[in-house]
Amino acid sequence: MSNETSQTSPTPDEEPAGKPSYYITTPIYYVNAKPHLGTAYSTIVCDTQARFRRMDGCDVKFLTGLDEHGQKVADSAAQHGMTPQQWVDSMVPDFKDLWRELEISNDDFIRTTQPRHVRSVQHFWEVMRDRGYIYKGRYEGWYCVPEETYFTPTDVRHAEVNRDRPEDQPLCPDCGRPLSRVSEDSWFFRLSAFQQPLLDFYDAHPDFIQPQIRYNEVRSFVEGGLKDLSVTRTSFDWGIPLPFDERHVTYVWFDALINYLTAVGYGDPTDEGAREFARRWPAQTHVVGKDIIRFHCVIWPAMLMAAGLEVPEHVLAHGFLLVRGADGKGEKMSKSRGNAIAPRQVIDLLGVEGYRYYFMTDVVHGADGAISFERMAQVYNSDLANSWGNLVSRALNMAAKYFDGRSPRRATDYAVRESPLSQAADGIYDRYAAAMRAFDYAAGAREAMRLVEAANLYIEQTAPWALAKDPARADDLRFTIWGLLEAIRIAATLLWPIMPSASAEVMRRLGLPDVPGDDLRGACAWGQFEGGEPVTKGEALFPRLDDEAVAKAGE
Ligand code: ME8
Repeated sequence: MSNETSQTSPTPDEEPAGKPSYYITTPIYYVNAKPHLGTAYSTIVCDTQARFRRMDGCDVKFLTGLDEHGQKVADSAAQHGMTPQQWVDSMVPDFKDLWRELEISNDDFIRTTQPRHVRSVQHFWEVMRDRGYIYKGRYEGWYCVPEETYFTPTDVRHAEVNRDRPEDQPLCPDCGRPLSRVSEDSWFFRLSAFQQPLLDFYDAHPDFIQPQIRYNEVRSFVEGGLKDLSVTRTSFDWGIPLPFDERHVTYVWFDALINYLTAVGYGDPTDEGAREFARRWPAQTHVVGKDIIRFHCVIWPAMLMAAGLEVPEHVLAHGFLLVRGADGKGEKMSKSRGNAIAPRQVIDLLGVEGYRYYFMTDVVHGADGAISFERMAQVYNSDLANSWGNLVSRALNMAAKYFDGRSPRRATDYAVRESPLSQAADGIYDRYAAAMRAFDYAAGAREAMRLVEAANLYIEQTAPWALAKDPARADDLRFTIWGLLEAIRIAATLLWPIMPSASAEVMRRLGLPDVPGDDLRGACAWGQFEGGEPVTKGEALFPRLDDEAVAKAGE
């Protein structure tokens, strides 16, 4: 990815320790459903990238938050006998608690009801009016409340193909639920004016939308023509009022997308706000699910162009998590189908570290991923219990046993001594960092796992227990165990963004600092481990899962 090269370079006094800014966001989730495996997936994808970038020397801003306005939320609040504000406030802890448990390291948490966001959206409206990209009219058409999306008559005709429904009840072409008729005064955004500028932008930035399949999809959608978009509502009031026409509240998507600007100081009149905005905008990456790419890749860039602002560098669209149905095929996980897996069930089975490892390495980014408890247990047992956990436990046990509870010291000639482990570590930073920057976490973790496998093999080949019996081979034993601990240090470093607690624990057991540094390339260089510190054997990091635990998890 070309993130670093295309950034505007801030002046040194704006840049903490000269670090480049890396601004990454999750979608802001609707508050009326509790966080689930899908929303957690997007959030952990961002967290892993944020952690990797911090370790790799970036000044990271990682934003997540909640989308709290709109008709859906207003309806849910009424159903629960609460005001919309009471209702949204009651839902916030569910998100914050789960994110804390899943070790989400967000630097900011935005709620669209916050005053800073109201100010930012109202500022955006003023800019739209001043630049002539909005006009007042009347909207007649269809609206899907669960999806908070307008549909044209052409879209709706598709829905009417559903024979189970009477012709007079159009259904949403996306989710199949009944559409509402909307007939109200509205302000419109001149989206149609941006067809050619968008196509030109896509041409000039072929890596704006990833993966490629989504790029093609978005491009052909825009080639098909764009209509102006109704961007205010008057039939309810749970939204941000227009500063110059208070009867209208902002359409929830128009409001929600602006969150990415708000969090970096847009609309903040102070110098600090202006500095933050100059430093952080444009964002490097918006991570979204494939369901919301049109909003992020068509409407959002058009809004930014209309406001005279830069477009973010990348939108990364991932697929859906699917569960294997009775026929063995993947089907979308949903509460209504009764096949949804709760994050709690996965945490109980795999622990938080196993949870993160499984989703970040076994679900191919960009594609839909079928998940199952059996597969989770298979990945966990083979990679974490048998390979990684086992290596840590064997190596630390041997260090404790043969070197009196301390790690052996690095030999002075370590750099010239042959070791299959130093060979395995050679060039590892470049391969790993390229994979991580491309969000290919499976390939990133594979680099760590190759080193782990090499180390497990090295134990078999060198048989330290035999060396320990021969006093003439004491130096070989020392060099062997030191090499194993050094390989463990590097593997733990590489796995840190995916499994932060487990890596911190491994570092502690090695007698090393348990907070990651910010020079990943340096940390990956062979031979950093000096040794001579007390080591801790500790409990098994990843106890093996048996069939009974897997069967119980599915109940
Ligand atoms: O769309 N698999 O919020 P939302 C993977 N508020 N990811 C999934 C998923 C699944 N089965 N289900 C949901 C909204 N997601 C708007 C966003 S942004 C300015 C406003 C993830 O609560 C995925 O990232 O419906 C998807 O795009 C997002 O949750 C939708 O969250």
